[in-house]
Amino acid sequence: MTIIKSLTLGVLAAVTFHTALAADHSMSATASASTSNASSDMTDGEVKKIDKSTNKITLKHGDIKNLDMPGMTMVFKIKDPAALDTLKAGDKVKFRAEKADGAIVVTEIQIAK
Ligand SMILES: [Cu+2]
Repeated sequence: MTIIKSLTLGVLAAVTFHTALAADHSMSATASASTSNASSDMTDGEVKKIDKSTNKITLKHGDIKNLDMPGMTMVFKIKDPAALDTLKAGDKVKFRAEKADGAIVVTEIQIAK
């Protein structure tokens, strides 16, 4: 009787432990899934004009899914003005844009390879 009882407890403990592991695993899976979603949010574009005095960049861009915006050429603010030093008109880029304070801001931009 005592043996059966401790066995049962052992099984319960194992199940609980396993469930905790599974929960942990699904959390990390969710985290990595959202990371890959983020990178697929990058929009293709082409630099048309850079204005370092106002920290603005004109991009001809494809559909921006997170903003529900179709492709067009438009002016963006840029979050990190230092990025403008690495870019020039004609560069093909991948970028992320977000709405902030009523304006659309490029939060991330890189030259497309
Ligand atoms: Cu646009």
